[in-house]
Amino acid sequence: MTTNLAKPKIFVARQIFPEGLERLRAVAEVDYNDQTAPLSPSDLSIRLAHVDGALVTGSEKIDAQTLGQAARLKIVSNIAVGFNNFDIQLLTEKNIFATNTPDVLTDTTADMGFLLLMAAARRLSESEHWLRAGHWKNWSLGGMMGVDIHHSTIGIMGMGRIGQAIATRALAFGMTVIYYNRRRLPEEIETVCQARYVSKEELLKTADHVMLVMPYVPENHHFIAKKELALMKPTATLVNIARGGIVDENALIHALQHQQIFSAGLDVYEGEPNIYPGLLDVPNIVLAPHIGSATKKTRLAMMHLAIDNLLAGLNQQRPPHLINSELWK
Ligand code: 8YV
Repeated sequence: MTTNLAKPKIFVARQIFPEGLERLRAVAEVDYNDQTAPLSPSDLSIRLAHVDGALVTGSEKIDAQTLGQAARLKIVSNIAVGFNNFDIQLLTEKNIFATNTPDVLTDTTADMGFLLLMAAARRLSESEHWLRAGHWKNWSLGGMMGVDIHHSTIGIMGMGRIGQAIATRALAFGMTVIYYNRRRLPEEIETVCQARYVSKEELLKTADHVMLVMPYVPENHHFIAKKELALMKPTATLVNIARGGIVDENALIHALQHQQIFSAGLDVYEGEPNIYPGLLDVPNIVLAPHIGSATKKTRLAMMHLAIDNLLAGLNQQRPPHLINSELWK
């Protein structure tokens, strides 16, 4: 006699790697959106209506609208460490686990922060566009001069895992590390990172390079705007690998155009994938399409960790990275 236990129903909101789909199909009934583009909120809410679990990315907004009909949903697993796309309070009220994928992307994303910092400080994008346009006729002593990275001061805003990984990279470049965080870090971590805790204002005034790595919570909306940019050195760079909404992009364009700061590097945008009007016309900025974690190894690890979270939650086990941990009694 065979026992016919019903398989859980899962919705996969975006195209994932085949090995992930295989893992899920072995244990669940999978509704798969095999697309690289996100569904509209109303389509997403329809697809969430009849499933026990969902695997989503940072671009699927999980809120009152999309959860409206999700009567049997037990877990939403984000293939991302950031979870500003989740209404955590609502998920918790509805008794739905929310999970994310920290750790596995720390070093890859820290590398990206450094890449943008170096490219912005040394005007890599600007130089390449200039070269490709056929403007390079002579080497000149004062041509395409940038600002130094080595032995300068880096100011890290948000000293979590990724911030700390950036600090240890900065030490190898002989940099002085200062940081600002909601809470001062324990002394042991400050010692490892050789990092000095300063106020937001001191960081902006002192740093040669400002790196944004903090989570995007409502208090951090436009955390860097006109007033903050005015505090920065005219030789300073600004790098954002966190979330676009942390920077007032209009104020940034103005600061770059008026040489209030030297240059910027962005991986994230407030209205991504739409780019704020005017940003593309500024020469002293390096722009990447949200690829901070985009290596095959890391994206695979993120997918597998998100699946581990999802399957644990569906099996009534504690997901390895449960955000609303108060739901685990
Ligand atoms: C993701 C990210 O690729 O993990 C994050 O928070 O920003 C990126 O690594 C992106 O959010 C897609 O889910």
